[in-house]
Amino acid sequence: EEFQKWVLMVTAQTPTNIAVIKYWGKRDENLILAINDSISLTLDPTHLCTTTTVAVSPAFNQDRMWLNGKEISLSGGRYQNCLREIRARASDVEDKNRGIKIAKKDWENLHVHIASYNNFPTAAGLASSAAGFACLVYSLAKLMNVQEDNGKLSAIARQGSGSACRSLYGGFVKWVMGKEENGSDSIAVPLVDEKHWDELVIIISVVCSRQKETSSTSGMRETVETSALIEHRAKEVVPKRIIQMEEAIQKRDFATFTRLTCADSNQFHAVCLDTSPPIFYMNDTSHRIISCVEKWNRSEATPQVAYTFDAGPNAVLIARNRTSAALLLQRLLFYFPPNSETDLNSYVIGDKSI
Ligand code: 2P0
Repeated sequence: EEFQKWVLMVTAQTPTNIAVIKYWGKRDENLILAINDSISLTLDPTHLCTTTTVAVSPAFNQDRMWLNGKEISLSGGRYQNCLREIRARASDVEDKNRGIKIAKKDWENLHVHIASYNNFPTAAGLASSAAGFACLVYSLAKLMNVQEDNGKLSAIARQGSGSACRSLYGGFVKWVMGKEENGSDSIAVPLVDEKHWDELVIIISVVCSRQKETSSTSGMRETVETSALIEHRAKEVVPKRIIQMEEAIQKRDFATFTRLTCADSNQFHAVCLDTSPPIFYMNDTSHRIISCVEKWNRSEATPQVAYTFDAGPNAVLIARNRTSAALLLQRLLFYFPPNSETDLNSYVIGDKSI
């Protein structure tokens, strides 16, 4: 029996992604099917990423998971859906050097241990389920020798968290909402890879906040149930923006990219405000950052920085190049000085020379 106590492991790393055309609202809560397409930018893997190690052994008697070293329950439907979908696609695995053989049918009776770490401070309010579920699905797929492309895997990661499907690819990625009831065509599609527009520099400004946020899952459910504006956004506004955004990305047209990114962030927060009871994700500091960027962009011949805010007060600022990123940091330091009440902690992503 001793010889049976082997462990087979796979480790993977996945960055988070930032939506420039936002996903907000589901048409199916269980399968996680969106009411509109969305477009995001996957971050550089050295920042804001999840590292996950998955292990299988005949010595394990149940599936278990640890997040940042603390055990968490896998009983939730989202984990169960991802595990079931991956297990159903498992193939034979063989490690000849160690004499380990797992047949396709054995996977039903084998259990996995999953250890996942985020390389960013959870307290900063940047925790995202996007990197987490993308990494979980990807590493399990490698461990179980799943023979599916990233598109198919994205449809499984989507069942863990909607935004997770977009983290299976680098660069700019579109999550196509799809038409099928079973969600088979609700997948991520890569638009351009990370080299296509590599002069962009992303700065994440962590806004000090004690505000407790509404979770995205319940927030978007309440928006779909109560907002009078959400249908107009999903059916009329976003489809046009998706077309324009794809074109702006292809052409590296920063002015159009900025106009669409800022407008879409603002409309997402407008439908949050149009929810009953209203959802406030941004705070006074977030609003001051918007004013500061808008004023600067308008004073230049062409925009320098795009801003976008997710389900929280932190700003994601996308600078057109490293010169505008350096100027942006100067402005942020001037308007939000260190050790003041609105002290910002900014992370620069994509250019280590600044
Ligand atoms: C996005 N957000 O497109 C939008 C913009 C937040 C604001 O996707 O319920 O954690 O797990 O599918 O993916 C956050 O929502 O929600 C999100 P679930 P998720 O990035």
